[in-house]
Amino acid sequence: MKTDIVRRYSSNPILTKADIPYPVETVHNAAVVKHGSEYIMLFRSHLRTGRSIIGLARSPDGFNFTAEPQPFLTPAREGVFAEYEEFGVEDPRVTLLEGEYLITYSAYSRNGVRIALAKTRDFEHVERVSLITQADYRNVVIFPARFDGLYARLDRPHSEISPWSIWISYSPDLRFWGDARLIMKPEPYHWDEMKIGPGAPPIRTAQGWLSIYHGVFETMDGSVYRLGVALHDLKDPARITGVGESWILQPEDPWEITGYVHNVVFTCGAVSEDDGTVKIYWGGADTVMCVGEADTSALVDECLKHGRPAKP
Ligand code: BMA
Repeated sequence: MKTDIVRRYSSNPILTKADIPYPVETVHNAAVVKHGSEYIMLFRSHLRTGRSIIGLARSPDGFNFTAEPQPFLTPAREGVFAEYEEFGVEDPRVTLLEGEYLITYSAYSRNGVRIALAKTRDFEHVERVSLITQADYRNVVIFPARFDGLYARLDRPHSEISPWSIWISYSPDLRFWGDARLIMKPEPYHWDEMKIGPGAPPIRTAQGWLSIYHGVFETMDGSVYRLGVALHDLKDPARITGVGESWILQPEDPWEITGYVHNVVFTCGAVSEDDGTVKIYWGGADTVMCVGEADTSALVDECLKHGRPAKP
C-alpha cells in the first residue's frame, strides 16, 4: 500500500462558515502565512449574492483559527479598483518579501477577471497598489525573492487555443510585468490534462523552488480539482527541473467531495516549517478550509524522481 504524501489533519475541516462572525456561505481558498508568533489566514467567502469577499483568521499553531469580527477585504467602492472588483474579490495569495506582505487576489467584474496587488506590513492596514494583469488572468503567485533585481511571478492566462497553462513574468517594480513565457503545460490523458494553475506561492528548498499547483481532469460527472508539485531552478525560476507525475492530493473526505462545487481541493497557500515539513492549506469543495502536512523532501522527490515533462 502506498502511503499518502499529504497527511490530513485529523480535525479537518479547520474553518467553516459556522466559525465566521458575519454572514457568509463558504470559507475556502485561503492564503496562510506566519507573521511573528501567529499564523494569518486570508480566506475567501461567498456571500448570498454569489459574490466573494476576503476574511482574516488568526491561529497560534496553524490548525486552530479564529476569524476576525469584520472582513479583511471587500470590493473597493471608489477609484479604478471599484470598477474591476464589482463582482467580488477571490482566491488571495500572500508572499513575504523584504518586510512587506504582497497580497494578490482575483478581481471580478463585468470586464472579466484580473489580478490586483495589495500590500500590508501588519494585517491591520492594507493598501491597494495596482491591477497587475489585464483580463483574463487568474492565480498570480509572487516568488519570495528577486532574480537579478527583478520580481518574478507565476500566473495563468486564459486561452482559446492552448490548454490553460502556467506562465512566468518579471517586474522591476511590481506594477509593470513583462518577458512572459509559458513554462508548464497540462499533460494529455493525465490527471491535470484539462488545465493547470499556480496554487501556493513557491517555497524555497535546497533543491529548488517548490510549487504546489492545481490540475483539473474532466469526467462525465464534471471536473475534478487535484494538487500536484513542480520544482523550479533556484537561480532561474523559468527552468523547471521536475514535475511530479502523480497528484499529491485529491478530493477524498466528504467535505471535499460534496459542497458548493463538488470534487475540489484547491490551494492558495502553504507554510514551510523549520522541522522540514510543509503545512498545505486547501479549500474543500469551495466550501470549507482544510490543512495537511507533508515532508518537504518527499514533495521534492516526487518532482525529481517520479517526473513527467513540464511541456509535453
Ligand atoms: C476555479 C476557481 C477557484 C475554484 C475552482 C473550483 O476556476 O473559481 O476559485 O476553487 O474553480 O470551483
